[in-house]
Order: sequence, then C-alpha cells, then structure tokens
Amino acid sequence: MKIENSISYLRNFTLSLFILFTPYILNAQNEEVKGYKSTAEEAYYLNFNTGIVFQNKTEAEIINCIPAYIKVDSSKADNPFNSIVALSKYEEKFDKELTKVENDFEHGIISNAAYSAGLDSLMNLYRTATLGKVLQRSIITTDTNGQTSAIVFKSDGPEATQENLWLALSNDKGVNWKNYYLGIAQNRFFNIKAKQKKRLLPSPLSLQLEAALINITKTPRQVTDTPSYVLLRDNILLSFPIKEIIKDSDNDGLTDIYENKIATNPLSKDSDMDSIADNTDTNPRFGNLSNDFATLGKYLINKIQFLIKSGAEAGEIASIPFENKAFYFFIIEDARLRTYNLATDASIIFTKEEFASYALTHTIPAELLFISPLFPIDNQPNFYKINIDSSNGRISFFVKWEENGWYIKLMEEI
Ligand SMILES: [Ca+2]
Ligand SMILES: [Ca+2]
Ligand SMILES: [Ca+2]
Repeated sequence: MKIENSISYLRNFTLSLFILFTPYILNAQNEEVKGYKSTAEEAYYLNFNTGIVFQNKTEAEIINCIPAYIKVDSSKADNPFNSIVALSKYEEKFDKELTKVENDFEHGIISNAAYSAGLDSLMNLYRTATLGKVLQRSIITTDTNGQTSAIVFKSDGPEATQENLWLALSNDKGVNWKNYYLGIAQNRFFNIKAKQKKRLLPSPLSLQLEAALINITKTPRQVTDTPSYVLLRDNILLSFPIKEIIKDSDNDGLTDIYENKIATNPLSKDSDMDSIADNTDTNPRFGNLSNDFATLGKYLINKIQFLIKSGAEAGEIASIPFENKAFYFFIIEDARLRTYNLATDASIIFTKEEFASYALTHTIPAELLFISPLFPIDNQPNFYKINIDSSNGRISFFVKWEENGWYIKLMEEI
C-alpha cells in the first residue's frame, strides 16, 4: 500500500460537503417545494453560470496571475517534470516505513496485531510529525543559509489542487519561526517539484523554487482520484525576494501578499472602515452590522461552515489558514446579507462582479459557493427562497420574516 493510498484511506472516513449535498438535492423536489414558485428565481437562473468557467485558463491567462514579486526564469532550471503526484522527501519517508511494515507482514515476520499497531503508529506519525511547527508531510523543501532557515510547505488542505504555499522563516537558525504566505498554490498553476535540485536559499535574502507551469483540466471528484492536467511549460525557476514576502505596508499584521489574496487593502489597516482592523476583522471587506438581514446572512454562513466542518474537509471551500484562523470565500449576491459578523472563522465576501474581476489575476479555488439573492415567493409577502449553488448542485432554504425574527427551513435534511 502506497502512502497516498493510505492518505486517501484516512480521508475516505469523511465525505466532502458536496458529496453530502448531492443525494439530497436530487430528492429535494417534494410537494412543498413545488408549491412555492418565484418568477424572480426563474429569471435569475436563466443566465446563471456557477463561475466554474474560471477554472481553466490559457497559458497567457495563467502568466497574468503570476504576482509581480515573483521572477520567472526559464534559462536556469534543469529539473524535468515528473508528475504532479510525485512524493516529496518527507512523504517518501513515511512511504518507506509503510512498505517495510507491509513487507514484514506479508512475509510472516510480524503478526496481524503488530501489523495493525504498526499502521496505527505510522498514521499517527504522519498526522503529527513536525519540523519547526510545520507538519512534515506538508513540507516541499527546506534550507539554511547563514542565520536564515526556510521551510516551504503546503497549507494543510486535503485537495491536491488547492494547497496554498507558505514559507516558515527563521532568522536564528530554527529557534523562532514565523509563517508567510507565498502568494501561490501548489498545482494551481505551478507544480513545485517534489525533488528540488537547487537550494531554496541561494542567499539569505531570496528563495528559489523549481517548478513547471501546468493547468488542471479535471479536479478529482473522489479523494482516491488524481487530477488530470496538461503541462504548459517545464523547467521554470521561480525567485522570491524575502523582503517582498514579509512586507506589511500598512502594518496591520497581514502581509501585502496575503492581503492581495483575501482582497483587502494592503495600504489600509481597516479596509472596510468599520473600526475593526483587517487582521482581527472576521468580515474585512463588508463591514459588520447588526440588523435582521445580517443575522440571516450569519445563520446561512454558520450553517455552511458547520457542514464544511462536519465533513472534516475544511479547506475544500477555498479556505486559506492564517496562523490559526481560516478564511472562507463566499460570493453573496444579496447586499443585505454581506454585513454579518462571525465570532470565529472569517469570511471573504465578494459580489459576483468583483469575483469575476478577481479571477482574472488570481488563482481561485476549484469549488466556489454562490449564495443567491433572496427570491420573493410569488404572492406571499415576507417569504423568500434562497439557494446556495456550487459546481455539484444546489441547496435551498425557505426564509420567512415573522414577528419575532426569521423562520428558516432547510429544504434538505443533511
Ligand atoms: Ca498589511
Ligand atoms: Ca490592510
Ligand atoms: Ca474592518
């Protein structure tokens, strides 16, 4: 059993949000649903596109998404493309141990019980072994040059196509570490090679990574599948000046690169001017208001985040962790629902138009969630339908404003 199979095995304990959604959506057309028609909803879906068209880009469009602080040099690399599922040095380490345990079992060297215990212990190590504070299995490459130590690693998302790349940086040879977002994601659209031939820190002032430019043509539906891709350009060397990676122009605790990713203002400590600084604001783009519609928005987002978490696949829905905080991206059509304030996880909210423009210069997640306008139900005052659309289907809520607040009914039991 190869390690990626074992990893898949672990992940298979959980189902993604979308797999959870799908069967219920298919059964959703019950009698009650058919009774509530909305001409506004029908009109909306005449032109609706989930936006997943953003997923595939031409080479020129991909190059347009490469941040300016990254220098791309094709002349200095000589590290042929292998595969996007090639194992890193650290993954290989776990794989080797696993092969040994399997081999010992097959040859009768260890008992059934010892085999199970061996697997458990390896899986536990795989889940927990760290270097600095970084999970070993997430590490792509490491280096030390002078007093500077660096670890480049993938954020701990489960889907191979959505792993944002981070730098753990130490200025005292590995005693203290701080994490910085590198502004790119593994395999979208760079494949950072699992085996780097060149050193990560050619000097204490800059990083370099050997990569290939690829385009994912099909994201896996099942965790056991590997994505399909096309190789656009091999042997590129990416260089990053460290001073650009750590730059925080407005001194709000979020780097310029990170603010670019979450679409906040890198030159303002408080992008939406609601008196909550960007680094603590759980809704840094649309203010935080307390009103009836914000309450409804909050309920819907909480519900979605609960579903994400109960599926234990956080990260699938465009989350990017910042230290201990996850940001989730949502496209919310109804302006009244955008101003909610969550206690814990943060939301990066876009209008559909903003997101279309963002997608031209950023890599975006394979899965997106669109929260529809509140569609008035024909002939019934204060009664609405609202839908959450993704590439895999739609989940709907009935929403009614009553004397004491919102009456909300999930059309599907999940
Ligand atoms: Ca900042
Ligand atoms: Ca800012
Ligand atoms: Ca704010």
